[in-house]
Amino acid sequence: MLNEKIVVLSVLLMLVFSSCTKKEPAAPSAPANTATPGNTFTMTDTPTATHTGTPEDTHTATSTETGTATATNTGTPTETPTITPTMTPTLVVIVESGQTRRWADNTRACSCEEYIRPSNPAYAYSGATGDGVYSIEIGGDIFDTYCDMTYDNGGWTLVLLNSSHATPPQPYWDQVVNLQNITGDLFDGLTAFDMFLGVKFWNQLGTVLRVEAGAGPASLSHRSTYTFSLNVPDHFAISLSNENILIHTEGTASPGLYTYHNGRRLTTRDMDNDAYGSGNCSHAANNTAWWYGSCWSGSFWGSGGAGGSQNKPYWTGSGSGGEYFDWGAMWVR
Ligand SMILES: [Ca+2]
Ligand SMILES: [Ca+2]
Repeated sequence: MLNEKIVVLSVLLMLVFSSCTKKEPAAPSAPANTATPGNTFTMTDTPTATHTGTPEDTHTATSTETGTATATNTGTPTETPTITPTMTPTLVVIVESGQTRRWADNTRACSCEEYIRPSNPAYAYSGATGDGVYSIEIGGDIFDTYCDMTYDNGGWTLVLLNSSHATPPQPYWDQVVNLQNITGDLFDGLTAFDMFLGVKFWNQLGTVLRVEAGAGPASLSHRSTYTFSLNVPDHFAISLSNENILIHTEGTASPGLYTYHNGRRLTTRDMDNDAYGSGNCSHAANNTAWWYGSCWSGSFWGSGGAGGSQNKPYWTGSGSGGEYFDWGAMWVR
C-alpha cells in the first residue's frame, strides 16, 4: 500500500515540475541586414605602408647565356679600300773610288764576305761589283785587298800572296801582326805584288782558309780549303782541320802548310817562335815570316831569296826537290 502511494506521489511530482520548467524557444527576430546576395561591392582601400630599415640592398644579376651569333652581309659594298703603297728603300750599293771599292755612303765592309752578303739589309751587293780591290775596315783599321767574288759564291778576302814579280815582304813582329805588308803594286793585278796581311785581321775575315798555287791565278795546280783559326795568345799559331782538296793536278795533294806547319807558331826575323834550336828559321829564309818548324816544308815564301831554295811559293818540301810554283795565294772566307 505504501509503495503504491509513493509511486503516485512521484508521478504527481513529476507532472508538477515538468510543467514549470518547460520553455519554448523565442521566435527568431528578423535579420538586421537585408542585403540581397548577389550584389557586387567595390572596396576602395588606401593602403598605408611604412618602410623602415636600411635601404642598401645589393642585387646581383648573373647572365649565363652563351651561343654563336651569325650574321650574313648581303648587298653591294660601298667602301673604297685604302691602298698604302710599299716604299722601296734606296739601298746602299758599291761604288768604285780611285782603284778600290767601298759602300756608296763612304763606309766599308769588314770583309769581302760582308760586301757580297751584307748582314745589314740597308746595303746591297750591287753597283760596282765583281772581282778586284775593295776597301776593308776592321776595328778602325782600313786597308785595300783583293776580293774573289766569283769562286764558290765569292766572299773570299786575300790575306797572303806570293807572285814571282815581286820580292817578299820581310816584316818585323809588330808589322806582321798589325799592318798590311806589301811589295809591288797592289792595284796592278794578282801577279804584280806580294802581300802578308796583318795576322790580327785574319780571324775577323772568316773561318775557312783557301790555299792555292800554280803557274798563275788562272792556271792552278792546287787548291784546298780548311777550317782555320789563328791562336792569338800563342803567337798566332795556325790551326787547320777539315781538309778539302779541290784542285790537284800534280805532285802532292796536301800542302806542307797542313802536313808540317799546322799548329806551329808564327816566327819573324825579330821573334823566334820556331822549333829550330840553333837559331831563327826566318834568318835562313831572308827574314820572311812563317809558321816555321825546323825549319820549313812548304813555306809560301820559299827561301825568300836566300840560300839554295827557290824564292817562290812551295806547296811541299824545300830546296830543289820541293814542289814550288810561280804563284801562290791564301784567302779567308
Ligand atoms: Ca814574290
Ligand atoms: Ca829557333
